[in-house]
Amino acid sequence: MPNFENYLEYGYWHFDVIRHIFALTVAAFLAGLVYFALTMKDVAPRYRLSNVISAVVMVSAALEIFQLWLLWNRSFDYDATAGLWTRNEGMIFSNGYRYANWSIDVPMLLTQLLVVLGFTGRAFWDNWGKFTTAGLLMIWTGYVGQYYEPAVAGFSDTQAVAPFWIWGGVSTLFYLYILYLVYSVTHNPPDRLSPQVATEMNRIWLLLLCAWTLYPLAYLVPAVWVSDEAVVVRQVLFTTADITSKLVFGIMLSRAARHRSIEEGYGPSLAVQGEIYPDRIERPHRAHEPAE
Ligand code: RET
Repeated sequence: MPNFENYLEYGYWHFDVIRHIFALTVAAFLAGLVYFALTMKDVAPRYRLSNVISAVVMVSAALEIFQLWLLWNRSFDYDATAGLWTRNEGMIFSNGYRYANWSIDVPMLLTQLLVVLGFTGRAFWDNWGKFTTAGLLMIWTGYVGQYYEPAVAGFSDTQAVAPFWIWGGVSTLFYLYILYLVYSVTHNPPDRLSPQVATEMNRIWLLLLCAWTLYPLAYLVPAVWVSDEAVVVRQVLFTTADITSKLVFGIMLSRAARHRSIEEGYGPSLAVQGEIYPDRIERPHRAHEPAE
């Protein structure tokens, strides 16, 4: 069963806005890829995996959104007499590709959080196992639920509505568990964080909370609003969620990693700090001074 996007016709601007935000997302992720690759050397080796993961996330997400962009353009044709984009018989637009991409990116994003927080050994793998299991179950149960969109949007008389809510509800339980775990790890990291990095970690937690919550809202759109405008709103929600949860999150983590590297006295990070805060370059070895 296809997503509710396939049952509607689109005014010119509705169709256009959607293809433009797909293009924006691909461009943003390719730009992000360059950023993460070039700033990798500015952080201490123990945090570098975070940049590598961000680069992986950029590539996989850029490919997936590019796929959606092609699919969107192929699935509809412009009817000049009606002034509408109508579905191309035989073509189906599907948000399922998003869920496939999240199966890679959700475990990756949570892993990079653990890396920058400084988890290692047993504690790292314990948290990693919980994050990955809960993340995949959250995505795959939601994936099943979205197949019941035609019923919940009123486009099918034969399909049941209940599974949309049941699978969505089960997925939400896993989501709440992940939020609890993220809060715990960001507020109880293995090493004591400096006030600056602790503040950054709290901001990263808040960003994750807001950005990730846009995904269930996008899932709910067909249950509350069915029109070409609702489709624009849903794709804007997905786009905002994607850019913040992958790109902005990655940039914030790479900054936190750089600040930790500076505090640990890592040379290349100190050099970058010198460029940004020339007034502070006088006392680069603060981290090694004995505590007063
Ligand atoms: C679903 C189904 C409905 C209920 C909930 C969902 C949560 C999805 C989330 C996705 C996060 C994706 C990320 C991707 C990054 O690449 C599956 C929509 C709660 C939280 C962070």
